Amino acid sequence: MILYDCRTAPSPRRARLFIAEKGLTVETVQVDLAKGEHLTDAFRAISPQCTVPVLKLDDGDVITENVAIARYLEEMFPAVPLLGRTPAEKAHVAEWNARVEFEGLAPIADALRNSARGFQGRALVGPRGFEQIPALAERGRQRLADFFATLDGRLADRDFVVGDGLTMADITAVVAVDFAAWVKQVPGDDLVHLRRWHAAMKARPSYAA
Ligand SMILES: N[C@@H](CCC(=O)N[C@@H](CS)C(=O)NCC(=O)O)C(=O)O
Repeated sequence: MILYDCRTAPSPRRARLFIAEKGLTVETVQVDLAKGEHLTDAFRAISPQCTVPVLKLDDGDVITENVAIARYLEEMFPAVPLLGRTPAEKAHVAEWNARVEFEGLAPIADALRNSARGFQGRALVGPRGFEQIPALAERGRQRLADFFATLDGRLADRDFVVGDGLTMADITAVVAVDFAAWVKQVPGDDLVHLRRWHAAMKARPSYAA
């Protein structure tokens, strides 16, 4: 397998953390997003969506989207389950992963991509360029504050976002919290549950993946 990765970007970091928590080692190929390598014909031939991560299997099959990559790895390497154990837990991992994507990652991406000069003409990922809409950056920052509060509330009486062990929901959430620093937002001192959980996530060997 080959993981098409970008060391500096949040989405492929989710895949790297997932792979590390599974105890796997996967060959990686770096795609330099800053240099626009994801928009080249060579990379479009691998992924027409022009995004990373991409997992290329040994038979040449190509899987894009973190949720799909995680699903494949979970089925192939079930020894360390990261998508839940029971039917209810599996449902809640999917639920919280989707919520963190929509309530956390998307607002941060809106805030960043609609304001930073480097994303002019690239306000959305994908093969087609879109111009920035500054109001979306402001909305993103507002939604991000709500997301931090939601996550803090969720973690008030638990060590992990779902169940009693780490799952993909924690991985997506820690990547989102760290991504927020790109728009100069960090959880405030009052969000004690979120900060406790984040410190625990940071202490895991996978955090450096
Ligand atoms: N939903 C996708 C999102 C992938 C994504 O947005 N990747 C970003 C890097 S964080 C990307 O490829 N950006 C290319 C660009 O900026 O045009 C997933 O989770 O795999």
